[in-house]
Amino acid sequence: MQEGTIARRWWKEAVVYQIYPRSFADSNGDGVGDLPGILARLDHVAGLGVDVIWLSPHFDSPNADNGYDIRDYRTVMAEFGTMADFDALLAGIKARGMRLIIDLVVNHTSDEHQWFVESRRSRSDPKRNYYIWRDGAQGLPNNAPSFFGGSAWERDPATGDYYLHYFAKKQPDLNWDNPAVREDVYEIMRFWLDKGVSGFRMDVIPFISKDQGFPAMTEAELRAPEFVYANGPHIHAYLQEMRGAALAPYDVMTVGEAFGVTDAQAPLFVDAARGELDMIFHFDVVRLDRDGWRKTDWTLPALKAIYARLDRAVGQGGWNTVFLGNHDNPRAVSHFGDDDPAFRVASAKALATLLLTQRGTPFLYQGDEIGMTNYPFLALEDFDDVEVRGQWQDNVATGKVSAAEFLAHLRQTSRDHSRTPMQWDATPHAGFTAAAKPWFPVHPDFGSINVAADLADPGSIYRHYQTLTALRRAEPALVYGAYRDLDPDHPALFSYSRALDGDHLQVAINFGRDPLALDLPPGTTLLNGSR
Ligand code: TEU
Ligand code: CA
Repeated sequence: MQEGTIARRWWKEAVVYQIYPRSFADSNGDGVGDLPGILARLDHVAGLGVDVIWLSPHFDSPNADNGYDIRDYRTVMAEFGTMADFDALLAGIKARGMRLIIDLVVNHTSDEHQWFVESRRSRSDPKRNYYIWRDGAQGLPNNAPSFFGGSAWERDPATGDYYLHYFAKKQPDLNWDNPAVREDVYEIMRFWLDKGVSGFRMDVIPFISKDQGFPAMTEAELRAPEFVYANGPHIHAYLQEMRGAALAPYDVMTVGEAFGVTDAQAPLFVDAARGELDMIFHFDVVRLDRDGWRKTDWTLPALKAIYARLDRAVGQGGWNTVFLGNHDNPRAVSHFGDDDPAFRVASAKALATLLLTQRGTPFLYQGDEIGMTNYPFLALEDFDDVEVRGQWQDNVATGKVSAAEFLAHLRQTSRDHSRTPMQWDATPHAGFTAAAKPWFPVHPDFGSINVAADLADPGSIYRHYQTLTALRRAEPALVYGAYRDLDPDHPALFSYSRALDGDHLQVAINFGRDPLALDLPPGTTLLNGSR
């Protein structure tokens, strides 16, 4: 929207690449990706023109939710390596001129975290108040649902009381109203900042403040509980406190996962004058065609309307993110593009163009730079995700939905699509592991879709990403320029301008299978005529 007056920051100019360590590269042949594996592949990431790596959780965890259930915030997950491996990885990232942000998962811990082990022991334990407990004799505290199936309340046998868990039972929610919890979290943040990380991606951060009255939720609220969970009474006070207590002395970036935050609320989180977060992830784009686990239809005008709306909503003092996938979403090219072999490459390049020329910091998910596609899951047993199992219990086991219908949707929406191993080359298991069996199967298309093949092909998706990151670096208008949708209603063409200080760039992306003709003003220079 507006131009000229946007404050310049390194993280607005950065391109971020997300690594899901379990599935990136296995260095020791145990079938699980690890930190030395990432270190060995850093040239691949740097070669893309990436500035920042976001590492999904690398902390000690029993893996009820693949690391989003942390047992010890100061220890590296044994399967991923040691603290020395982490330090070496961080040094390797810095040596290549990149920075590292890590995942801060502090809405909840693992039930195996020492705090919870103590908290559940007795009502009078000093750690009792680290979590959210309600008297078992009063019955279920309210009807809040867990995202991973069933109630958000679990009755704990030790005392008969209920504890709150918005996600799995093994992910009890911390009690942020307890100042000791907040101080402990800030100390953990300082521990990693002092090591030299450049910030945090904050997991479901709007959920940390709860309305501790736990009023009954209405039918409408139950259909999208995130909008209730994200609107606790002290969320902004806690984020401001966190900035002052933990972040302020460091030159860092923060990006909050803003599940349940509306675009109208966004400036409350990201307006620089408020001192909360730098950016948030809106769910509007990735959930454009979703109703819970169900897949619905989407249209290009609806997608365009979201980008225009988010751009208006963020305001002068805020900043947006742009992303088309992550470890919780299906593959971008299968979701928003066309993974038919005849169109996959052109389509993945079209999405790359969108990602890197919209107004906001782009977050690229591992594998999307080579156009990895959704996995051909068939049966329930093929899935790994705790969410799939919980939702199966709620929907199929209860007889509400047939197994066939549920699976038909999951084949398009499951989080597991993005968690299959990275495809490096055409050797067994795509070069991900030397083990006889990787922790999760490699996509059968790895013979043709892999990094080695893309590196060998000057017209590849990877090469297109390189072109785009270089272009973004060279053209400040692509970062700071005002955004205007030039044709909001066109069903197949996404055409927009980015303008800064007299520089006027136009981006035109064809989302359809048929060629489109485009009239350009006389004197137009073509920056990159990718097909
Ligand atoms: O996800 C938050 C979240 O609520 C959704 O994106 C989630 O993936 C689910 O689909 C909701 O139905 C974050 C992490 O990104 C995710 O991997 C974790 O499982 C979750 O929090 C709990 O930590
Ligand atoms: Ca390994």
